[in-house]
Amino acid sequence: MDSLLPRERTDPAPGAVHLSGWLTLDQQRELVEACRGWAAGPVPMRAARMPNGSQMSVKTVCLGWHWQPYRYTRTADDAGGGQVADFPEWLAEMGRDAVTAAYGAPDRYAPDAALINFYDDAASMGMHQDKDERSPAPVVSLSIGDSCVFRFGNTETRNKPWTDLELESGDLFVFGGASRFAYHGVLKTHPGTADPALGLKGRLNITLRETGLA
Ligand code: MD3
Ligand code: FE
Repeated sequence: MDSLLPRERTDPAPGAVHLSGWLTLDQQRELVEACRGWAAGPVPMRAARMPNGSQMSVKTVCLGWHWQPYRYTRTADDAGGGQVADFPEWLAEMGRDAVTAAYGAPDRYAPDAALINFYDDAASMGMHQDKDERSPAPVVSLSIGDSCVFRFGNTETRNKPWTDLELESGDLFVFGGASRFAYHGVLKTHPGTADPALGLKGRLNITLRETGLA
């Protein structure tokens, strides 16, 4: 059976919706396969370099638009210069399904950039806002593989108050409305917690965004 646990909804803050077990195991396996393909090129998955010279511990590959701290481009200027892969229509549909599950059918939701983040056992992501997009549309987040501790903060500062949540394989998180520009981060993963049937060592997170760029 694909999903043994019932899907559960929590709304940790206004505009933030967490649907656990939203993806079936088969969907997760297909996404792992797709991510393997995207990680292979035309732009290689890489750890982005921050403006201060340090490297992120998470490795990222993008679709539609290439992201580097802190801008979107059509070519991967900090990762070999290749042309970023197309954003597939089936992934945009999954994004619309996700927004519909969270809030009901939107008038429009047309994500045009995806960031695929890979976490090895030691990777984490510091508290930050996603504010390089010019669209206020929600961000859709899909988690696959090892579970993690996700820290969901506030829109004012990178400090408290925050809520720490477990994100598990198959979970959907949608961040819209008043939560769209909240600080957030990933404290740590729980290595070895992924379902062996996924054939994935580590954690994948796929975020879908509307950049508002043309
Ligand atoms: C809240 N990724 O790629 S997903 C990122 O698990 C990012 O890889 C994390 O933060 C990850 O920028 C967290 C949850 C998430 C993603 C986007 C958000 C939370 C968000 C945008 C606005 C508010
Ligand atoms: Fe983020």
